[in-house]
Amino acid sequence: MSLLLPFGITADPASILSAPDAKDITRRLSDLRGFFNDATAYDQQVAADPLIYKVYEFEYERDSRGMGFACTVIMPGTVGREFHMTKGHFHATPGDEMYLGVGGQGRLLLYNRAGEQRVIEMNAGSVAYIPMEWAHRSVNVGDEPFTFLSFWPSGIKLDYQTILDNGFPMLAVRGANGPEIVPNPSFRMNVGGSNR
Ligand code: S6P
Ligand code: ZN
Repeated sequence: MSLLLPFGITADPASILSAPDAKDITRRLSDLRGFFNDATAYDQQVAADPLIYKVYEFEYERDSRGMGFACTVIMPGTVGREFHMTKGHFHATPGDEMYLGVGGQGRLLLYNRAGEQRVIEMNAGSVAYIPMEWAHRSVNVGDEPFTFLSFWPSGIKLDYQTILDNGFPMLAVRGANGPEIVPNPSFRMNVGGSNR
């Protein structure tokens, strides 16, 4: 593996994709089957297959000292009443993570296997620390794209299956007076899952 040289970029897609080995990931509604709570609304809306989010990322494994970096952009909108969001995942191997809000209005939803829950407001300049035991999902609760950066020690395996099987304990939905966090009636607490 070649020696990685220092580089500087800015938090916009073109600049991030100019970094060595960077890639972009596109998540349309059809990629998110099973993640939104309202299956009827999902089936109605998936025909148009809107873009839900993009991730621009790079990760360098250099023995044990590499880092991963991503910029996630979540489009505004809802599926039924539930705001557009990421799949959400647990880190299945050791490694915490940090998030930095760049623009728009978001919420970071977290829960752990002890049943504890947290909701962190994420706007431009917000910083969140995510200990590895906490599943995390990002939601756009605003009317413009919600953009944030994430940083993690390289090599972490992500567990999406537990989220697909059990859901998240809370939902971020559009209420009469703005965003609301409500309990998810379909959530099942149960330990399991597999790596991607
Ligand atoms: C990775 C980190 C983020 C997410 C990204 C998309 O540990 O938490 O970069 O990968 O926001 O979310 P998801 O749930 O589809 O991976
Ligand atoms: Zn993560």
